[in-house]
Amino acid sequence: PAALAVAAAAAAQNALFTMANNYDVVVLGGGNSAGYVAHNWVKHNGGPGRLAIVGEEPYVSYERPALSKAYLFPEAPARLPGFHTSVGGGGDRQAPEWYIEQGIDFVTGTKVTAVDVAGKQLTTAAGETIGYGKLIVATGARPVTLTDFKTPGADLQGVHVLRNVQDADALIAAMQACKAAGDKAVCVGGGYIGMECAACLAMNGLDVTVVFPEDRMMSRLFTPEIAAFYEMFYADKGIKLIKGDVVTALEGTDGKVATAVLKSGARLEASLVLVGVGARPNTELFAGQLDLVQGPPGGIKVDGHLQTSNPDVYAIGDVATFPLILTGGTPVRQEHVTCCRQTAAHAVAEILAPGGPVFDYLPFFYSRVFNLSWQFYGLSEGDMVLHGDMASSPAKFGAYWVKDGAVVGAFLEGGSNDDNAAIMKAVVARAAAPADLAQQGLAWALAL
Ligand code: NAD
Ligand code: ISD
Repeated sequence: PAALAVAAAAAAQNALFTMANNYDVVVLGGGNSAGYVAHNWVKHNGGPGRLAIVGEEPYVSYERPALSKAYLFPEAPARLPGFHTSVGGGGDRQAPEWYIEQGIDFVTGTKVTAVDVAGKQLTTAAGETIGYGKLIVATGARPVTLTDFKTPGADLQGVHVLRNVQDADALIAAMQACKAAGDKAVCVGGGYIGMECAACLAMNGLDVTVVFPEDRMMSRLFTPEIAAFYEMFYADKGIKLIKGDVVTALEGTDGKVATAVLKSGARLEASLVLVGVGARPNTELFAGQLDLVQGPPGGIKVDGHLQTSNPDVYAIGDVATFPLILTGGTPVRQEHVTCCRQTAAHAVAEILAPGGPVFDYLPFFYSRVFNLSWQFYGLSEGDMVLHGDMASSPAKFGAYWVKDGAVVGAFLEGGSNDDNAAIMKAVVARAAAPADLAQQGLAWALAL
C-alpha cells in the first residue's frame, strides 16, 4: 500500500507537467538542492520554459533536515507540504503549483538510468530522452547500509535507514509497532542520524541504545569535553550509549530482527534497528565521463565555479567535491543543507551570468535534539578554548578554535540568532584571540 500511495502521489503531480524533450538547463535529482536551483532561477529571472528538474522521489523538493527532527516528533510532527523548499532558507514554500506558476517542469518518480555527457542527453527508466544545454547534477548521496558492510542479518525486517520521506514513514510505522509491543530499539552509529533519531525515538517513548565505534558521540566534530555534556544529557533521557563497539550481526525470527550482536559479544534485544553509518555520493552515472574523486571524500570534482570536467555540466549539494578556499583549496564534500543551498545559488548565478566570483564556503553544521540546539562555524583546528556554563539550565556554552592567534572555528550551544551570527562573524573575520578568551567567552564575539 505504501508503494502504491507513493506511485499515486508522483503520478498525480506529473499529470500537472508536460515534459519537453529539450531544455536550456536540466537538474538531475529532485532533492533539497534542486529546490534551491528553482528558487534562485526565479530570483535571477531565468525565465519560464527553460528549466526542468528530474527526480526519482515522488515529491518535489523538500527540506531534508526535517526528516531526522520534526518529522519524527510525537506531537504535531512536520508533514508535507509544510516543509517543501525553500521554507528553511526563508523563501517561498514551493509546492508543485509553484513550479507550474514559474514555468519550471519538475517530474517526480522518474529515475534517470543513463547520461550521455558528450551527447548532452539523459535517458529515463521509461526510455524517454531529455536533452540539455547545461546540466546541474544534484544526485545527492545514499545511506551506507549494513549490507554494504556484509553484516549478517542486514536485510531483516525492522532494519531501517533514513534519507527520504518513505524511509521516515517506514521508521514511524516501525516505531509505533515497537512501542505497542513493548520492544526495544537500537541505533547504529553515533553521528547525526544516530543521535538525532535516538532523541526522537526516546521522545516517542522507546527504550533506545546507541552503538558506535568511537570513544564519544559526534566524534567528527565534538571534542571529549563537548561530547561529555551531550552524553550526560542523553543518559538523563534514558538513552544508553555503547561506545567503542560495533554491530557484527543481526539475528531474528520469521525474517524479523530480534537481536543485535556486538563485537564485544554483547547481545541487545531490538525489534527496530536504525542504521546511520554515513552516506555515499551518487556518482555512478558519470563514471568514465566526468572526473570523479577516487577515495574519500568521493564525489564529482568541480572547480570554484562548480563546473565539472565538462564545461556544460555543474555539480551541487552532497555529490559535489569543491575546493575549500578557506584551506587553500582542499577538495571537500559537505553533506549539509547549507552547502546545498549555497552551491545551488552559485551554480544558477554562474549559468545565467558566467565568470562570477569563485565559490567561497564557510563550513557550517548544526543540530537540534530535545530542547538543545548547537551551531558550528569554520574549522575545528588548533587549540580549543571552552567557555560558558554547561551546568546552567538551559545550558549555554561554547568553544573557539584558535590557530596562529586567530579564531578559525566556533561552536555554541543554546545561542540566540544574534549570538550565532556573532560567532560566525568572528570566524569569518579570523579575529585575533585575546589571552582571556575563555573568560570573555561569547561576550567577546558579541562585542566585535
Ligand atoms: P555520520 O557520518 O554523521 O555518522 C556516522 C556514524 O556511524 C559515526 O559515528 C561512525 O563512526 C559510525 N559508524 C560507521 N561505521 C559503523 C559501524 N560499522 N557500526 C557502527 N557505527 C558505525 O553519518 P550519518 O549520521 O549516517 O548521516 C548521514 C549524512 O547526513 C551525514 O553526512 C550527515 O552530515 C547528514 N546529516 C546531517 C544532519 C545535520 O547536519 N544536523 C542531520 C542528519 C544527517
Ligand atoms: O542539515 C542537514 C541535515 O539535517 C541533513 O540531514 O543536512 C543534511 C542533509 O539533508 C543531507 O546532507
